[in-house]
Amino acid sequence: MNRKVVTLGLGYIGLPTSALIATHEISVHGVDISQKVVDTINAGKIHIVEPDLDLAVASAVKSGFLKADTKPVKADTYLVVVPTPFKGNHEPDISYIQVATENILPLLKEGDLYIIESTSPVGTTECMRDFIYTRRPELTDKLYIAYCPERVLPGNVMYELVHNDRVIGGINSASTEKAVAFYKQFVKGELHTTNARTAEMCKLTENSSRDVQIAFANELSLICDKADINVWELIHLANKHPRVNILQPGSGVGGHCIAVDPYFITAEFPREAQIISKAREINNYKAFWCAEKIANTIRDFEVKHNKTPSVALMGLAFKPNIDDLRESPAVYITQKVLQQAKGETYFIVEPNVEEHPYYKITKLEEAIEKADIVALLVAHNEFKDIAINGKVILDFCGVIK
Ligand code: SAJ
Repeated sequence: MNRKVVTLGLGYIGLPTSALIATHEISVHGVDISQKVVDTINAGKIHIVEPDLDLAVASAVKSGFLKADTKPVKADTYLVVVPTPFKGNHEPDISYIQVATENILPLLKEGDLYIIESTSPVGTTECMRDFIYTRRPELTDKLYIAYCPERVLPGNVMYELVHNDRVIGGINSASTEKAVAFYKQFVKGELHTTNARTAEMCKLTENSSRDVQIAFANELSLICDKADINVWELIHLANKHPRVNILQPGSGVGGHCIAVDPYFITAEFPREAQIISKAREINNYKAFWCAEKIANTIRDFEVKHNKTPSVALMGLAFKPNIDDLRESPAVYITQKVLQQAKGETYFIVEPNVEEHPYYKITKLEEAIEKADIVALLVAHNEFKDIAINGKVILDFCGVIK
């Protein structure tokens, strides 16, 4: 039984995980470098948008089982849930994991469990094991060290944290078992055991697999545009085959997972990771292609109507029905189109955000009424019933049936 857990990182995964553990009456000391985040959580509130998270955090804080802080304390389980960004040139940067680990080094004692959940390049858990044992040699082989990636879908985190299967890989079998016992306390999904390297690669593989499949759909969309075939109808028909399941093309691939994790493989295995690398290229190119398509449509409109058009750019989020704009192809396309603007009027629509630091957000109805060209960059539900009569429509996400 784990009596005290320290979670390092209170973001999109760290906070929901902390709240979930705390609701099982295990004391959680959540650590974040931001004082503002810490104060918000200790007030029973949240700093991110995720359904049901507000209630979980409010009740965990009220019960006294969840407390946020900028500094860690002594515990028996340490969970590293910090981001792993890029160093540039798409090289993964594990320094956040290293700093988080360094902060708990003086607190570690024999028998403690240390788990990394952050998406990590292969070998990170072993690297942290060596780091810990070099700095605290008296603890060598006396800690339990494991890797266990999260695999939850933003927007459904509270449900998936409990119900998804998980892959758990220790640096040895004792560590794996200890980590399994920890997750068993709050996960209902199956817990699959392996070694740390396989668990690390498994997370990268899952997201790379989805990226490759979306790249296939995006490649088809480029071919169909040239061949004058409706790609949505094509995929619908091809998917009637019992063993074919093609995903949907869109304006590119965004978010902080699928558009990022494949680079953790390509950076380390550049010669071998041919398809994974090409998929990233295709999905990035798709957003560039959409921006070019909008620019060309504007020029055609000018020639045909002898006037400068008004353009509605519909959606900024990285996927439908969320407010998350990170790594969003729609934001990239908007930027690119505005950079090339030559006096056209633009309406930027994003029903899930009130305001944006750079763009004036226009209400959906106003934009549709005034625009000559409507470019659908995200398949938000609100866009499905727009009146398109008399407009030039660029439907990059198959919104209009
Ligand atoms: N997309 C398409 N076509 C599709 C499906 C998605 O263009 O048919 C685009 C979306 O619009 C978006 C991007 O792909 O821009 C990614 O969206 P997503 O819903 O596929 O995935 P994420 O990034 O929200 O969450 C993923 C999930 N991974 C997988 O489905 C393999 C989630 O389970 C992971 O936990 C998460 O990444 C993560 O944290 O790694």
